Amino acid sequence: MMTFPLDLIHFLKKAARVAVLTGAGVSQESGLRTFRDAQAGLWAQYRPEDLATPTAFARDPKLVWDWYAYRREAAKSAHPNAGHFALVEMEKLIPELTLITQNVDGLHRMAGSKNILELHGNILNVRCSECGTFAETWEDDPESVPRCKKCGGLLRPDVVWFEETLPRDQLEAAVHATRTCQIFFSIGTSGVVHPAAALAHAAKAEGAVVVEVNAEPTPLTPRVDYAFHGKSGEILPELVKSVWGNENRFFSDESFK
Ligand code: BV8
Ligand code: ZN
Repeated sequence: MMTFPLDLIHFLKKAARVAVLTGAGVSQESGLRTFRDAQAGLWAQYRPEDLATPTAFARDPKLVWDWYAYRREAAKSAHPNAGHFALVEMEKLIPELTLITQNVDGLHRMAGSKNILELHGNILNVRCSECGTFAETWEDDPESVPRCKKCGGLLRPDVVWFEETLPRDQLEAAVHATRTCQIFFSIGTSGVVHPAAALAHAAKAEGAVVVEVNAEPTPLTPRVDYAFHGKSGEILPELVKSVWGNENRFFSDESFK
């Protein structure tokens, strides 16, 4: 059983407004690779930053489409882990919790979180790169990228690539939650991708208590009030237990298989 500083437990028990930023580390225990992890198999030769860009898609749409098809299948067969479920519990226990995620895998929603801001989109959704129409179904073809039924444009994943701007409504809501929260959590993120990486600093500047939960130290670590280094799927359920007790309150991922 982990122990947590009593003042943090006290803050959380009393907190009315909490903002949480999550990154790929939260999905690591669900078997999904983070961006720092080396890629596997066919994709080992590519860096994500070199594939997740409009330039890469323009240069080789089939390579980029296939990378996302591979990651979409991985996301669809993944299950939320105890870290995702602990965040669902926290949303029930805290009057106003805003979950800001950089992840595109849809696992927070699958776990049951409701108040989610997907800063970088969602890999499960596919839209036309020309007219923006969303595609529910498409014909997979080993030789080509599926095309929009409406205008014939190339389909693409509904994610934010590097050098693309984030959805304004999601970013504005994330900045608002960050500026008004009493406690800001940065969980499972290396904190290098902007503008998401700036949110923790903005929370700090507004006087929020900043808590980091991450497998290893990050550039944010020296700036936070509390840093817990380890697996979010282990630390978050322990934190929920320590603050709100009643350990059978949240689900382990077994109960959801
Ligand atoms: C933009 C969707 C305006 C696609 C993604 C300001 C300063 C510097 C650079 C910039 C800046 N403004 C803009 C930039 C450029 C760029 C950027 O930030 N580049 C970086 C590389 C320096 N940003 C952009 O382009 C953004 N757009 O700002 O628009 C603009 C327009 C034109 C020109 C300039 C600016 C768009 C960024 C969004 C990119 N899309 N995802 C896809 O998924 O394919 S980002 C993608 O990478 C993820 O979504 C995620 O955000 C990021 C990876 O970060 P993490 O989630 O943190 O994952 P990572 O692997 O890094 O870390 C995981 C952590 O978990 C590790 O620390 C690990 O230790 C830990 N961990 C592992 N296991 C566990 C664990 N922790 C706990 N438990 C575990 N079990
Ligand atoms: Zn179209």
